[in-house]
Amino acid sequence: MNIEQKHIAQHNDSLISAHNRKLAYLKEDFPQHDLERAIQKLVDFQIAIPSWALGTGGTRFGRFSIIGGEPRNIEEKIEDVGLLHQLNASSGAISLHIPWDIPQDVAKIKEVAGRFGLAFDAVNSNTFQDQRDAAHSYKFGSLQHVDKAVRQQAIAHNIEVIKQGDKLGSKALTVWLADGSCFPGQLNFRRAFENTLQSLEEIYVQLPPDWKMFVEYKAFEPNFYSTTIGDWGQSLLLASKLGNQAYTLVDLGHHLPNANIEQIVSLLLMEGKLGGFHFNDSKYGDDDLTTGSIKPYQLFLIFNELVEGMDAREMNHAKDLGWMIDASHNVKDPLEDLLQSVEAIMLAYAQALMVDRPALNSAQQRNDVVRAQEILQHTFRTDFRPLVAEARLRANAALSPLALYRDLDYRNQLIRKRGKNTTSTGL
Ligand code: AFD
Ligand code: MN
Ligand code: MN
Repeated sequence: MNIEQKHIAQHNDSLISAHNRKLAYLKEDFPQHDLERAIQKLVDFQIAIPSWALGTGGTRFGRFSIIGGEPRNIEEKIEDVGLLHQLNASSGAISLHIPWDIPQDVAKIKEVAGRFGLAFDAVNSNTFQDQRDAAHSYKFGSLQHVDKAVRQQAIAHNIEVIKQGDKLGSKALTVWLADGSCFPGQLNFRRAFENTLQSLEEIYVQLPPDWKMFVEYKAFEPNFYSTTIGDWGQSLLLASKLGNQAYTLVDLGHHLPNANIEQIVSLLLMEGKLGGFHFNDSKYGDDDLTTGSIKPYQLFLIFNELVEGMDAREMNHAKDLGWMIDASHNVKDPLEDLLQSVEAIMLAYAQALMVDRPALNSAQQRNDVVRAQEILQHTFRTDFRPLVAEARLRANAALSPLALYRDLDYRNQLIRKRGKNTTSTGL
């Protein structure tokens, strides 16, 4: 389904004077050149939407598909991302998870994506669930498994995912493994790591030359004693041994409590080994909550390091890293949730772009701790939402995407079209 441009125009007309007033405040306090530079970077910045977040999610305790109108197939998932992108002009890509998504009619899928101006970001493999008719089980791991035949099955799946992604124009494979152990003594750590490396090597050599491999880490769950790729050290070790097409992927929810994620991304960028991001938020662990809903200051501090580190390496903010959301919920309309997530990411990025970097550098050089803190907190506490809205306006999107989505009663339109009891694939 499509939003008519006239609806966006009417919506923007109704909000434009309030918007201009708020923007004028920023123009009083910040140089026009800095604001314009930030707006252009915000227009260019795109965040990929994960195909598995478009339906209501679940936990091992239950799943409540109460929303209705969920996408019934991959084409409808792409249409939902297209809707988000029409609303915010910042969701210009989709990240598929295979075999939850099986791209059967490639031409049709590309046509639907093209209609909305969407690209295909990293494709994700799945060796954390057993598939029907599979010869081997992943109960005791996949790429780490003690049995070569199981590893081979998992390797073949990853190679298949690369082929599927290649047909769609993806340029990266994300590998997240549930591999690990639940009890002391269950696993020989060294052999598990070596098996994983060897398996990844067999996948790596199948990458097209312009592809990247993202090695995602996670501290715990589903395994509760050890995870074979459990932190950024293990991921970086693998990515370094694999070669220059392999990178670490940071998922915000995959750390032990209080980990300093901003320091991790700074050092990964320094090494040229940060490949991509999975945004979400959490209170306890891998909670998959809406980005920015719990720790917005941490999100800003992470973006502050990202902008600083990318600029130090003269990287293209929009293109050189994979920016993806990874979240899934029980209680919200997933499209509303994704609009909130994208908004939070854009705002943190805007704040980071507006940090007075020369002043911060100078404060750091002088060990002026108080001044350094003031600079960061002043930026964080300034309301840059009008800057993000202005970027949307210039890209023909809505000043307030969530308000327009609700005004148009979009969920009910989807329910009328798709039905009340649809279920989309995912966890
Ligand atoms: C996992 C990881 C990983 C995976 C996803 C599947 O974050 O990115 O692809 O969830 O739902 O926790
Ligand atoms: Mn993830
Ligand atoms: Mn996760």
